[in-house]
Formats: sequence, C-alpha cells, structure tokens
Amino acid sequence: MPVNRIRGRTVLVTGATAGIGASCARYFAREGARVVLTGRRRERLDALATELRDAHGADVFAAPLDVRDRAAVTALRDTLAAQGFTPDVIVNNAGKARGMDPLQSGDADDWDEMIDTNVKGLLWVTRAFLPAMVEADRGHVVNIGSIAGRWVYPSGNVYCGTKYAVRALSEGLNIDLVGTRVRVSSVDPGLVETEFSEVRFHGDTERAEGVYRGYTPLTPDDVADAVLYVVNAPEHVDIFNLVLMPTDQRHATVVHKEPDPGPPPE
Ligand code: NDP
Ligand code: 8X3
Repeated sequence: MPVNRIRGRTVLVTGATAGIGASCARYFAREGARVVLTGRRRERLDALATELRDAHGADVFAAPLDVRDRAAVTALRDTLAAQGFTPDVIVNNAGKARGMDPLQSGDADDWDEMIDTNVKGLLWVTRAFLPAMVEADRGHVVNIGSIAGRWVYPSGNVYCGTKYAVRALSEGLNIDLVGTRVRVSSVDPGLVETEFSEVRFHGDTERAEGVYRGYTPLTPDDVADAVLYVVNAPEHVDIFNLVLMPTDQRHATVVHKEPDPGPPPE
C-alpha cells in the first residue's frame, strides 16, 4: 500500500472465525489496525487472536458474539468502550445462506436464520456502533453484500432477498450520513471458496465442494484485499460499491467450468 491509512484504526469484524471475516482481520492486523474479532466459535476467535498478536504484534480484542442477539451487541459495545476499543471501522461480514430450495418447499427455520443474521444482525451492529462514529465525525461502515443482492438466481429466493436488503440498507445508510465524514461501502463478491456452501448445504461437504470445482473461485483474501482498499481510500473518497467476481464468473449462474474428468482409471 503506497499510503497506509489503516494503521491505528480500530476495526470490528463480525464473523471473524472463518472465511472472508478471518481474512479481513488478518489484513487489517497486518497493516497495523487494532482489531476486534467477533463470531460465535470462541476457540477459533482465541486461535486467531493469538495468531495476529504473534505475527503482527497486533492489539486484539476477541469476544464471542451472536449478531442476532441485540442485547449482546449493545453489551459488547459498552465493554469495548470501557476498554478504549471504540471501533471506527465496522465490517458487517457475519452472514450465511441456509438451504437452496424452491420457495414452495423452503424451510422456515432456514429463512429465520438468514434474515436474523444477514439483515437484523447487520442492523443491530450498525445501530450500536454508528452513533460514536457520527459523534466523532469519522468512521467507515463496510457491508459485505453479494452479487446475490443484484441478481436473483434459481432457488436463491430468501438468501438473495437478504442481500437485496443489505444493498438497500447500504444505500439508505449512505444517504442518512450525508454531511458527516462517516463513509459507507458495500463490497459485493461473487463466488468465494469458504465454509459458505458447507453451511448452506447443512454440512454436505461433497455438495459444497462441487460448487467450487472446475474453475478458479475468489479466495477470502481476494475479498479482504478489496475491503482494505476501500477503507484505505483517502477520507474524501467513498468507494460506495465494489463488485468483484472470479474471472470465470460473469453473472450469478454464468460460470465457465472445465468438465469434471471423473475418477482416475483403475
Ligand atoms: P463462512 O461460512 O466461511 O463464514 C461466515 C462467518 O459468519 C463465520 O465467521 C461465522 O462464525 C459467522 N456467523 C455466522 N452466523 C453468525 C451469527 N449469528 N453471529 C455472528 N457470526 C456469525 O462464509 P463467508 O466467509 O463466505 O461469508 C461471509 C460473508 O460473505 C457473508 O455475509 C456471505 O453472505 C458473504 N458472501 C459470501 C460469498 C461466498 O461465495 N462465499 C459471496 C458473497 C458474499 P460463527 O459460526 O463462528 O459464528
Ligand atoms: C454468496 C455467493 O453464489 O450465492 O453470496 O451468489 S452466491
């Protein structure tokens, strides 16, 4: 990075225990940010905190958090404030797809989980941490959206709906913050190889692996690189929307895949 505007900032990442969130935490720590790691799996948070302290001497605060728990979100905000860890960047990354069925046979529990995490969780976190940014007249909210928030694909129904909502919330928030120096960015990836599909298919690893076979998907680091880029932009520049896809992907379902060669001959 030619100019480092990351050093010394305090970055809260939701869903830092895996995939894109873990990569974002690594990228911010590497550039000298203080990082607040959150997610539900405590052992993973602790392991990542140790890794970042050892590798970068990073100032890290790791706290288990389920973003669906509004009271827990506000309690964490208060704990962080008491410890001098008030974030001036939040990366609203925690999110998921659950199931991939036509709406008429979809599972309402899956829908609850997606809506509560991807939409309401993002709102609870933003509502809790934003006022301090407005007060300080400095800050950045980065929402991890998706191309699923601009193109609906077959059986994507509710997941796409949550990402359309994230897109609308990013736009609305950006408008509401006019006159402040708090920036809003939506970083919207296409296919990224993470635990996403394993979660979507309820632990069916074979089906999940198939999603990423035959082409080169994005890596979580590719997305973290984009997030770092938007946050590192000069303060008068707001990169409001950054869409990134694998070169092999040109639309939600338009992906160039090499045919599966099948099992090796006996
Ligand atoms: P992963 O499954 O690898 O990571 C998801 C992260 O979200 C985990 O750290 C998980 O942690 C956390 N999480 C899930 N539920 C909750 C919850 N209720 N409270 C707090 N944290 C939670 O998936 P990705 O890294 O791929 O996904 C990250 C974001 O990127 C999501 O918003 C997803 O929609 C978006 N995205 C992903 C794409 C992809 O192709 N992979 C493409 C476009 C967007 P834990 O289980 O420990 O709580
Ligand atoms: C996650 C990737 O394929 O569902 O947003 O659009 S996809």
